[in-house]
Amino acid sequence: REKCDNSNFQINRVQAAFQASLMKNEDILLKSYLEGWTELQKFIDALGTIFGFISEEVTSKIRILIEHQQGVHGKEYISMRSMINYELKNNVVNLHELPRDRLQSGCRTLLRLHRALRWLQLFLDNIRTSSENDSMSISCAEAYEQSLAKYHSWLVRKAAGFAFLALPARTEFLQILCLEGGKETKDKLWSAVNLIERVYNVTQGMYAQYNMLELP
Ligand code: 1PZ
Repeated sequence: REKCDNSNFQINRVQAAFQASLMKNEDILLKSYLEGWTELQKFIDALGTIFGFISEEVTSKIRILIEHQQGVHGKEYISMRSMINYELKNNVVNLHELPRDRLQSGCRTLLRLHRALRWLQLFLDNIRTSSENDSMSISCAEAYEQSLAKYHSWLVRKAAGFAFLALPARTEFLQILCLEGGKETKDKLWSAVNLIERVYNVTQGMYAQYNMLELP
């Protein structure tokens, strides 16, 4: 495997992007939030083609939000709060039924990424507290069961379960993440987990405030 350089996934860059997404007044800057996801996608891609369906799902969600940002109402899609206000006022959000529009609402799209962020937080924390011979497949599956799985259909849960089995052993896994095994890695993971939790909490709070945690 090639050495880690700038073209590889770097957890520092994920952290920098999500850090930059935290605005004053408990709001989220969407551009930086999506940059964080674009960086995470490099990591999924580095895991191999078995994870292609997950990567494509992330691409499709990012693309919907970028399309909104580049559309005629793009300036409404700067922050999460401005997006919510705009979409609520203009009936862009489907509150009760599955959306049929080709371009789905930004609110329901971001909610899918938001739920996946909890999975990531739990998974990174499992990695942080793992030791040499622990299975990454099990760490990943446990995090998934505690978070994202409850929003997924039976079929998606099965597909995810199979994909998890293809995760490499811990040492190789950490190499893909461009991390060594030592104390420095645990520190990096600890600070990433904490930051992701902060971003998650701000986003969760806003969805709760607008009663949007269950958007179809
Ligand atoms: C390390 C390996 C990565 C494991 C990622 C764990 C998640 C696996 C399940 C992904 C299933 C993707 C198939 C499509 C699912 C969609 O149905 C749902 C709901 O969207 P809707 O159908 O309502 O439009 N989509 C999602 O839940 C979006 C997020 C899934 C991808 C998360 C990956 C996180 C990776 C983080 C980077 C390491």
